[in-house]
Amino acid sequence: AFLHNIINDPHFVANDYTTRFIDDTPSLFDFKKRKDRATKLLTWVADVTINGHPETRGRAKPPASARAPVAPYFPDRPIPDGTRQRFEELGAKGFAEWMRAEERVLVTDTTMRDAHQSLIATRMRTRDIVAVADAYAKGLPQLLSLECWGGATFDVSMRFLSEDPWERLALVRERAPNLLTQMLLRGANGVGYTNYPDNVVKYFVRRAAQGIDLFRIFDCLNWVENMRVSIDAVVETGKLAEGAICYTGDILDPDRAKYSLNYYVGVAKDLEKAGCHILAIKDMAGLLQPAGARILVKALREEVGLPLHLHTHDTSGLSAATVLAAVDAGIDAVDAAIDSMSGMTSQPCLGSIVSALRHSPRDTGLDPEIIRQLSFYWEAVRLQYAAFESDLKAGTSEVYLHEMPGGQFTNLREQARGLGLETRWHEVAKAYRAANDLFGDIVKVTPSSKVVGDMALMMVSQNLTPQDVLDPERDIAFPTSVVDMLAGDLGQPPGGWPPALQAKALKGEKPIEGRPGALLPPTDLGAARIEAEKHCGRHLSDDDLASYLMYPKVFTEFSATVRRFGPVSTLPTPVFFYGMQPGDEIAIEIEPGKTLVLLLVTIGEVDEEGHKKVFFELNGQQRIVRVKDRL
Ligand code: BTN
Ligand code: 3PY
Ligand code: ZN
Repeated sequence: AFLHNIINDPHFVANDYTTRFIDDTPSLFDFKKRKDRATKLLTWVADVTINGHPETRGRAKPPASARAPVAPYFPDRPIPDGTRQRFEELGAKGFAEWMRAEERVLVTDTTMRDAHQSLIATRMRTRDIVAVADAYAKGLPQLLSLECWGGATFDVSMRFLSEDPWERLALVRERAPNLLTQMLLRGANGVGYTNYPDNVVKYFVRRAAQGIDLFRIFDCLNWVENMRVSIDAVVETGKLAEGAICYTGDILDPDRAKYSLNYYVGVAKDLEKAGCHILAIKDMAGLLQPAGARILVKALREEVGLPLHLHTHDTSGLSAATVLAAVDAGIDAVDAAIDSMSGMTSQPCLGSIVSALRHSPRDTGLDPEIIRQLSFYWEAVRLQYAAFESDLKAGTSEVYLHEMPGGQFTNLREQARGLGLETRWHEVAKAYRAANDLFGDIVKVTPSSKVVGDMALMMVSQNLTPQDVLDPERDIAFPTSVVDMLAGDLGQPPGGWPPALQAKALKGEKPIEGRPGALLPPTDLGAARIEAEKHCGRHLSDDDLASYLMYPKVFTEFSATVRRFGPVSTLPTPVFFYGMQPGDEIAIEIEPGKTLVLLLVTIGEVDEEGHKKVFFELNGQQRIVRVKDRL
């Protein structure tokens, strides 16, 4: 265990301290013996057993009939070489050339990132992901990549799951050493919701490149200018830079001329010139239809020399048809989610796409039996996350009206419910479109999609029409996110912001016109580290610092939670969210080779002070934890 004292303090050792060092480093005075990890975990289990977990309290419970998820296990198989070894051999450029020349359709499995982001509010825990990584490595070595990191997973893991995103990445990397690891990077917004200084983006990319091979990079307004820093940073690490065109509108619709075929080809060429190795069509809302896909894929393949990777969502129910049309038109790679985690706002169904392409020249080479076994595992896992399922029951063509990204759709429905607008969802959908049109018809993907959502909710809850919003006589209290976006904080959309709305929202303030990152002073990383260590009271690794730079408050709170409750990421998912019942016994591997056996014996009656005693046996020894009954 790390004991913080002055001679091993990294700043002290590096001579990197000031006369305020002692004042600024309170953990030096942390002499009292810290509680051991087992005791901390017991505190968590006892507390959740009595009070529930704030994230699942009052929500749907896993069915009593749920079986324990068991990952497919192939002890006799070696881990064959895969795309990772090919990438190491060929380098980024050579790998991209191989992708483009390959006849098979290459497949990315998104189950570990976008599928659970879109279906169960990003709540999938590291344990459940890592437990199946070895089965992927052995059973599906033909995959292009595992999308397993980035997007919303970074902050949700710390904020709601009390676990370290870097630990997840390191474990997937270790367990699937033959597959490319893939992440979603929001360009200048990193894995956050606002633009960061350039040196923070670079620092983050360098850390992420320790575990990630393929970076899918996008900008929420398709502004290539705002993607260069992250593209350059990825290229410098030697990893694969996949530049994404975010698809919106409908290239076949003459009324949406702003997002025409020409427009997308132009963005694609800019991404190629910017040094990307791969080009993604990122259809985050699932708007691309088969006929459009044929035209778009054909044109991009003719006009750009890079391999093409299609990402879409099944919100409409049409996505498999779009994927197959793209395959006919020569797409090099496609995204899909394992069957039991596919469909609706998630990706199209991996097993069915594999099956549709079997015995054709573009056969993926993936084994249908292994896919079924993996699907069986994920199905059992998914049941444990019943609390986070949405009430969506069918595909919906309404997506062509509102154009919400798959990851936002169910979230916004939840938000609307929170505001008492659950019966007015179709108004929210219409207002979302109206807000988009007020902003001049923009690309909607994190974080611009959140701004459009904020605006839509405001319009519905205050019964405002677009005319009301624009009316010079009428005072409107715009959401902060709207004011910031119109001030230029997320960058510039094609054609700029509508001047009248911008002037009204900014109330005389001047918008910025250039790239926000160019105006932000570089963060002093040394000072940030000292500040972060002061807040957290411990030495921080470079990965910790990267987390702090993205999310100072979330990271600090997460650190405090782990300090208090120990490595809760090691608890089985039902125990983490619901605690234990008398008679339950579990094994917790708190580090490789160190296992705790925990039995919950009984729970005492509530005492005069409102506390209950929870009686455990930990490795055969009685342990009693007293918790306040807060319910
Ligand atoms: C946090 O609030 O720091 C993150 C969520 C932690 C919730 C858990 S549930 C068990 C324990 N008891 C609490 O009141 N909070 C933590
Ligand atoms: C994210 O940014 O998290 C997304 O998934 C965008 O589609
Ligand atoms: Zn997506």
